[in-house]
Amino acid sequence: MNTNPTIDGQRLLQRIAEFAAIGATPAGGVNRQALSLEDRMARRRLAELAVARGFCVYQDAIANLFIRRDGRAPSLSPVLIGSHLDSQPTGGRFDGALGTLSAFEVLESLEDAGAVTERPVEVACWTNEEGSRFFPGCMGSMAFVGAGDISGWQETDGADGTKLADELQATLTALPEVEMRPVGHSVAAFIELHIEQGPVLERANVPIGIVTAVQGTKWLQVSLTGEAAHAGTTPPAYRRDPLAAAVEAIASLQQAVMPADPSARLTVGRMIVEPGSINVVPERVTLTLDLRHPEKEVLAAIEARAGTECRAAARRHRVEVSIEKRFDMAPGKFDASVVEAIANACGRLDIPTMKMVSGAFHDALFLSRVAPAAMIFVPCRDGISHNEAEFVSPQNIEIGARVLYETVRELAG
Ligand code: HGY
Ligand code: MN
Ligand code: MN
Repeated sequence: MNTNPTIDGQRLLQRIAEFAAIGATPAGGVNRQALSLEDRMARRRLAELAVARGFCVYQDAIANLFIRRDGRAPSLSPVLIGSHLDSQPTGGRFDGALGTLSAFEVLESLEDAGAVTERPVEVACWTNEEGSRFFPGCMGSMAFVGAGDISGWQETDGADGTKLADELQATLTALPEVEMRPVGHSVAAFIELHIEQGPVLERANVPIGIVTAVQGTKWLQVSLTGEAAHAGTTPPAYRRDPLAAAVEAIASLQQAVMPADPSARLTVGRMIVEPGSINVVPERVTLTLDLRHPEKEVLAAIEARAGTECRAAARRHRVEVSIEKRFDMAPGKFDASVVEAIANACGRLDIPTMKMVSGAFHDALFLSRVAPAAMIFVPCRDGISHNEAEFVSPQNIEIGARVLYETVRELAG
């Protein structure tokens, strides 16, 4: 790999360490959930760094944060780069932060080099990519492309009992000096650098993945309501036990879906049992289903199967069932011209690459609805992510940021 000094790897590693301290968990990960105090602290730190470099900072009504470096022709739509800063409750230090901070490093390196780009270059920090605290995920990028309803989300209850409206307001007002802009603007291209969050690149020993597509995702929230009863005195025939129904439905789906199709993914990530007393037959169970598949029709069939199994189990146990769809992200392909620009950049840097499909959803998939978009993946150790042990080597961090920089230079002119 030739070493034309484009980005400052040491500075980037320091930034990543600095942001990993915001919401740091004892196990070495981060808990910086969307619109939380920690999220606000990270956004403020990024805004301060941006202002210190003379970049323009602005945000929109869903608290997407933008950092702009003007080009020769300010009226041209910008090349947008970036990712997210919010994390899972037990997240890693790199999911989202790597892409956001690498994008900022690209802006700083352009500034350090006194580079004059034809187009403006903007860093985007998308609100609530994870969706774990407030469903759905990708709220910021969905709103930006006109696929989300900010007013419809205001009453959303957080997993921690908070209301989205309050947390969003607190986040917007935490950066009073930042100019507000309308939601959504024209974008020449969007590139997102992100960790792969799976084992493919590491296993292939390839430093860069060029992402050509993202599989589809559906989130269902299933509520089963029976009748609280005494654990000791209530015989089976008198029970209307939602947990008995839930475990039967989950067992059926675990046996039917993934074993039949290696591309299918089905996850029950959260289950709440109420009242949750050892000697009370539960009254209500709420569980989440995260369904994924690269093909839209197959994903729809898995969703239908999930409904069938939940309703059949509910009937057997004489409990009510309601199924709410909380997120529906169709699979999508990225733009060939941006994929090619990333491949060209890797060619100039003499970096080996492989094309791949993302198993995780990303903001870039929504951006691809309004602008040519694609993603750059770097390997993460053992493919572990959404886990505090998430790790990316300093070398792979630098390679990823170099490729992002080279790609931006080509697309921004
Ligand atoms: O769940 C996802 O795919 C993303 O990493 N939040
Ligand atoms: Mn992410
Ligand atoms: Mn994530």
